[in-house]
This record gives sequence, structure tokens and C-alpha cells, in this order.
Amino acid sequence: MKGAEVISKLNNVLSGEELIVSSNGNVSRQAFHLLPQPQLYLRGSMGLPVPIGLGLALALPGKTVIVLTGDGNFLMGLSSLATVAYLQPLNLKIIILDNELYSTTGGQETVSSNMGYLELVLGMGVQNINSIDSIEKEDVIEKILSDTIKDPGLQVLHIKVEEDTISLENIPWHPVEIKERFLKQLDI
Ligand SMILES: Cc1ncc(C[n+]2csc(CCOP(=O)(O)OP(=O)(O)O)c2C)c(N)n1
Ligand SMILES: [Mg+2]
Repeated sequence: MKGAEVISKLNNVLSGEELIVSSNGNVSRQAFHLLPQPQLYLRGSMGLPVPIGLGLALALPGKTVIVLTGDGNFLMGLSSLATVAYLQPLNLKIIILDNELYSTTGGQETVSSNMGYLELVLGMGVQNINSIDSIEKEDVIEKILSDTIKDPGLQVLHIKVEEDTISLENIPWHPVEIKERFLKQLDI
């Protein structure tokens, strides 16, 4: 399955109350077009979805925070996962869409094809890690996504996906507008 198809499946299992942080490039564009708006769509700021998701989860413990990240973004901000594991925010759910590429910038290879995500994330101290292939698990992926966001505690889901062939239109909002719209709906 392609990353956008996984995000569409995620849309089917959201309650609408979740806060979603998406990584820059295609993932944020897909989140913008395929999920309820507004969310925190990162633009330009590569590597930051996990630390920003961590901050949100700690600040708003009553909210479920979902981080949707490409593999390149996840790897760039990898050290923050150790902090996540140490702090164990119960309301944080991290979904890694791993196409083994920096697809947004032309499909250069990341180092993901050489990595064992399960062992890596476990070794960092996250107990609830699931690593799946979207093609093998196509029939049950919606259930796995649902479990990831609804099961109690810190959860990490690593999904191998196929490269997206359609690039969706860019987000029409400036980053400042994204922040303002996101904060406004938080009602704090
Ligand atoms: C520090 C930095 N380096 C490079 C870029 C350019 N850039 C934007 S998106 C992207 C690829 C992101 O890869 P990934 O998170 O795997 O998402 P994908 O494009 O594969 O969906 C890159 C290299 C950037 N925005 N910031
Ligand atoms: Mg990628």
C-alpha cells in the first residue's frame, strides 16, 4: 500500500478528537487533504514531528496525540525517541510511514532498508512497538491503526509502505497560519 492509502485508512478509525502532527513534505500534504482539519502540519522543519508531538502530549495529557512521520523525518530526529521512551507519555502514538525514501525531494534512498526498526525502538525503551509490512497486512491494517491509537500507553507503529505516485497539492496555509488555526481549535 502507498503512504496515502494508509493515511486514508487512519482517517476511518479517528474519533475526530485526536491531535495530529505530520512531518514535512508529502506526509503533511496527505494529512492536510485526507484527515480532518486543522492539524499541525509541519512545513520545512524536517526531523521535528516526534519532539513536537512529545511536547504536545506532555502539555495536553487529556488528548491523544498522533505523530505521522516519514522515515527520513523520523531518522533525522531519532534521538528524541529516547526522550519519548524515558518520559513514556501515555497519550502519544507514533506512526512511521517507511517508504525507504526521501520521496518528497525526488526519491533519494534513506538508510531504512538496512535497519531493524523493531529492535531499534525496543532498544530505546519503547515496549509497545509493532513493525509491519502494509502489503502483507493490507486486510488488517485498519484494525492495527485503530489499536495503535486506542490502546493505552505510548505506542509506536512502523509500517513499510510503497512510494506514493501522486503528489497532492501543497498546503495553502503559511506555517504561522497553520499554528494559529491549530491553537484556536484547541480552546486553551
Ligand atoms: C533539514 C532539512 N533537510 C532537507 C529538507 C528537504 N526535505 C523536505 S521533505 C524531505 C524528505 C522527507 O522524507 P520522509 O520523511 O521519508 O518523507 P517522504 O518524502 O518519503 O514522504 C527532504 C529531504 C528539509 N526540509 N529540511
Ligand atoms: Mg520516506
